[in-house]
Amino acid sequence: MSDRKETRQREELPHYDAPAGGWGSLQSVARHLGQDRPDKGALDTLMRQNKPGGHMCTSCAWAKPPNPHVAEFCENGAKATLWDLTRDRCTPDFFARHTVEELKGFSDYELEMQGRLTHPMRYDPETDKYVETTWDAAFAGIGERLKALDPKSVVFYASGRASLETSYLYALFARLYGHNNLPDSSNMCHETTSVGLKEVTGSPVGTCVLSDFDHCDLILFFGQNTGTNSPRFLHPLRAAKKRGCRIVTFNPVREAGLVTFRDPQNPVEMLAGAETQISDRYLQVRPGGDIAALMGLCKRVLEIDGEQGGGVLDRTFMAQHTSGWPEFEKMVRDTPWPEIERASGLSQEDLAEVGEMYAESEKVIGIYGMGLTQHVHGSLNIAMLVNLLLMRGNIGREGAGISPVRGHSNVQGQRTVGISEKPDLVPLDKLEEMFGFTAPRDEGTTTVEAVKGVMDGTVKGFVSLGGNFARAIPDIGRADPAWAGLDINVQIATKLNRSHLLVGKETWLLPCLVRAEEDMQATGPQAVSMEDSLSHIHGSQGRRTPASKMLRSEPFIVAGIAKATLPGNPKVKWDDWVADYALVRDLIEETYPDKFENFNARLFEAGGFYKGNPARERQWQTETGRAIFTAPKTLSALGQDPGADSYTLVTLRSNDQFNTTIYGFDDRLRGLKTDRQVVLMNPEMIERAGLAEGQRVTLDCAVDDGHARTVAGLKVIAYDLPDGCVAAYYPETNPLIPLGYHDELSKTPAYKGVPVRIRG
Ligand SMILES: Nc1nc2c(c(=O)[nH]1)N[C@H]1C(S)=C(S)[C@@H](COP(=O)(O)OP(=O)(O)OC[C@H]3O[C@@H](n4cnc5c(=O)[nH]c(N)nc54)[C@H](O)[C@@H]3O)O[C@H]1N2
Ligand SMILES: Nc1nc2c(c(=O)[nH]1)N[C@H]1C(S)=C(S)[C@@H](COP(=O)(O)OP(=O)(O)OC[C@H]3O[C@@H](n4cnc5c(=O)[nH]c(N)nc54)[C@H](O)[C@@H]3O)O[C@H]1N2
Ligand SMILES: [Mo]
Repeated sequence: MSDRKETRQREELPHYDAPAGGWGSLQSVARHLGQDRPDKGALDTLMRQNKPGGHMCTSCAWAKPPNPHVAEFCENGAKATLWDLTRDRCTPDFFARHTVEELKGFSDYELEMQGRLTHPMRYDPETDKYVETTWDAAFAGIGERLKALDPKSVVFYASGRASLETSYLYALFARLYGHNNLPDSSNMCHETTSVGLKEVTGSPVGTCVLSDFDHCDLILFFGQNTGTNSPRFLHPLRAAKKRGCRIVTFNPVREAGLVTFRDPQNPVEMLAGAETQISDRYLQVRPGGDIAALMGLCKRVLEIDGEQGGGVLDRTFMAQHTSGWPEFEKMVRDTPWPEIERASGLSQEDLAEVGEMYAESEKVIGIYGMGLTQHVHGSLNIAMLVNLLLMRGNIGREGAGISPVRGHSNVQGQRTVGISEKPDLVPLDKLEEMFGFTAPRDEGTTTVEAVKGVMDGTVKGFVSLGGNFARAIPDIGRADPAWAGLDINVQIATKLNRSHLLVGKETWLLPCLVRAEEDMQATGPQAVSMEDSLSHIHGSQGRRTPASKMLRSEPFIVAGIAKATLPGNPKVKWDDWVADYALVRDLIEETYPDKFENFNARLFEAGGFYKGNPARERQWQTETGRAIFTAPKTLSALGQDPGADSYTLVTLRSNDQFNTTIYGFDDRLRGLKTDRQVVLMNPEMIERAGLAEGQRVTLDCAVDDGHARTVAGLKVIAYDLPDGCVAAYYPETNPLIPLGYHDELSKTPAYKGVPVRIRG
């Protein structure tokens, strides 16, 4: 019997010029209803998604409104849920049929298409196969191995899906065991925000709440692909547009969702074929060009203030609430327009026009995503956006603020409750007092350092709470052989992926429930909670029958490993906590009283409850006690300017993937149906490089650090991109990204700005 799932190849389509949302997105949901073989009742489950009393979507972290739509899910949220609710099962029989070596020959898509993992599995080096085990044997085996290791040599990774309850227990386990090695997917994502935004505003998260979008009159959008990655956000954007709010987008790629939107929840728009124009101006900034573009906006605002004899800058706010203005002002004045034009790839005229729109607007929100964070100078990108907002007091009042759009559905919350490699960010004194132990105080590993540790042998144990670490990191493949040297690798997962095939001396694959499934414990069915992008906390309760009787919840698995690893402690009650997650919420409230007051009582508040943010109240917990103007040391966020013979590579997500999970091969909103082995570049560049559309080429990384990095077989596709920029899919092109190429401050990999050469 063949377990290979044929990769669907399709002919290519012309580029997409229809609006985001609309019939296309409904058809896409319907197609996935058929294709992912969800079991019956899947649609009922979707109707409960993102509503009070229901479960929170496992896809993005966008806010869940207090008055949800009838169907408060989007095309991609539906795909994520249906992917979880497939009828396919990856059983012990499947593993009996294939050695791990054989499974390495499966594509990523084929691995996940096997369906839900059903039983706890142990890797058997004798047969090179995963074999069925029991939960008791797994916990005992893992505990024994972890006890024998130096805790400092063990890393606990977390992908941003796990609930607040699981995350709190996981972080507590790490500290009781003896390390702060708690990197999470945020280290590859918005760590630039956690570090960079915190440095200048004192807050590691955005300052906006949902109602701010009812009041703003200008939204500036930097490098966030709403139509694909947080589609429900298109609804408040459309409403803002209808009110007369203006939207300006800075993005090298013309993303359909930010151009026009047709609301699938709105029958009139759907039937009439009407659509809402989203962006008033769409500026195709050069990758890494945002510092310069923002400098241009600041320069024009300063000029207008001069022309009008003052009144444009909010001098009262600046005097009372900011520091660093004189140095920044001087730099703005001294930076010549031609330099700004060169580094941003945009014209003075366009930037001046947006500067004027900004100066005219009373309430401005700055939105951003990976286009700002994943650069060598990502932190400066964010500091520049803050500079612009501070010039007119656009932080800390209604309808204004800075709003990073977070990735995984609880990635922000994981940081809130202690998953952090930075001990300074965690109330360790409080934890010591609550649980009677001495917490480790030394800095833990980021994801980049964790990979280095695996490669140089200093990391001996790895526990992965979800995710697909080995495929999400830069320099994919380079570290692969080193995983075999690990004493233990523990993977807690829902579906099979490539990270599970990088077995160590001892490897365990532990299957868990998904969020839509019922989590039954000794005191009854349990609810969990998560924090959205706008800092609101929501309860989530699954009702579906689990995919297999052998599945366990993430809190159960984390507590099971912890109990088997740690010495007894009367204050640490793993069994009680697993029996009743409300007790874990009590612990969270006790540890973080200012954010989680009355946590259990407020669990299912409509729209979630707000954990608060001092920067929103204009209390700046920074080094100067004020919001900080930053004079950037460079106008380009790139680590290395592409020379005459190279290009800047931007790695993209398609509309048919969730991170390393590939749902299909249709990048609908970009009008591309491909095998994903493509490189996009503009027609003139194709010609200048002496290439032809459809030709297969090889990309080489142009960072010279002694390692050759190459991806071959990429088909050239003509696409509307700025000069000097090429785009390709993540994770297929991650082997081109050097591990050491990351944001200077936060170590977030520079996935959006890697210099590459092209060979025909
Ligand atoms: N369906 C779906 N939803 C998802 C995900 C998914 O994979 N699929 N992933 C989730 C996760 S973990 C995350 S972090 C988020 C990611 O969501 P986003 O923040 O939207 O991240 P990306 O898709 O990587 O792309 C960001 C955008 O930045 C643009 N860009 C690239 N370089 C630059 C630049 O230098 N400047 C500017 N201004 N723009 C630039 C790209 O063209 C792209 O439109 O989405 C989350 N939601
Ligand atoms: N080139 C490039 N690389 C990137 C990025 C980029 O833009 N460009 N983006 C980066 C970003 S923003 C991120 S966040 C990372 C993503 O990195 P990760 O979060 O590590 O990766 P995912 O692909 O989201 O993880 C998918 C796996 O999670 C498991 N899973 C799914 N649901 C659950 C669950 O409920 N519980 C458990 N325990 N497991 C579950 C499944 O087994 C699935 O195979 O990738 C980063 N890598
Ligand atoms: Mo992310």
